[in-house]
Amino acid sequence: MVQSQPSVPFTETVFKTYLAALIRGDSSRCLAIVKELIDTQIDIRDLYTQLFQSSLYEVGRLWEQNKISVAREHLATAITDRAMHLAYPRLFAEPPNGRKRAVVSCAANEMHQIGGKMVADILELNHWDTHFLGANTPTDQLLTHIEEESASLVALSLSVYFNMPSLIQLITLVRETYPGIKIIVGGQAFLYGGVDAVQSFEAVTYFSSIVEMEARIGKGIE
Ligand code: B12
Repeated sequence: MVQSQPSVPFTETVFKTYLAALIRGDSSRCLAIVKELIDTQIDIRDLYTQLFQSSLYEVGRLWEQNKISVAREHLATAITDRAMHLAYPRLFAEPPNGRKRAVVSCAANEMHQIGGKMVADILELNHWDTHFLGANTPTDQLLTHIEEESASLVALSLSVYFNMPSLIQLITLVRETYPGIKIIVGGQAFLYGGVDAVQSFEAVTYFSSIVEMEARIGKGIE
């Protein structure tokens, strides 16, 4: 696999140009900016957090203030999702053989999936073989998938705090069914609601960012 490169930082002007294009739905301009950053060897983590995450947080603020429509928010998410794929030649260059499997998902009812997708990609960068199941995965299906794929790690993403009961139910069942499996959690719901709800579980670790996760989770190879 190609290792991450020294990052070439992008300027505030690039960010503002990208954000403006994202809000007006100009996919071509957004994809061109991202392609150029990738060609200049930007670190994937910087691309994800400083460009994609920051611009979507701004989109969220504008939506909250009724300055942009829900349709534009959806469009911005869809463009981001497409733009992430431009980084994939750097991420998915390694065959799955010999790597440990991580299942990454959102709990039932949780519709925000870009954060979880980034988690899956950063795990790939660290040699994990990831299965990203996306938003709103039914609990029974997730449990079956963990068994079918002999997963060593389950990473769960939660954005809205009102979905915490569904996450707690999921963690409870995963812990009961697979006592040895490592579970990690993260996402904005914990910034709003704190981490108390998950702290009583054995071997469930909350990470406040993908950077912290990467520093502490280890490689997906022995
Ligand atoms: C796009 C979007 C949507 C889309 C999602 C589409 C999709 N396919 O994902 C749709 C339209 C479905 C949606 C719906 C809703 N949304 Co919304 N949405 C957003 C928006 C604008 C962007 C989300 C996003 O992708 N962010 C970018 C990603 C990269 O950031 P992230 O998720 O935080 O992930 C990073 C870290 O948190 C971390 N991380 C995340 N998960 C994990 C897991 C692990 C293990 C680790 C280690 C790290 C980690 O790593 C990621 C990379 O750095 C946000 C604004 C915002 N501030 O994010 C609002 C936002 C999240 N939404 C919000 C709300 C309120 C809603 C709705 C309730 C609105 C409504 N009334 O219907 C519904 C809830 C739907 C549901 N049941 O889940 C609020 C949440 C407030 C809260 N926490 O309680 C926000 C913050 C907007 C706001 N300013 O109020 N939304």
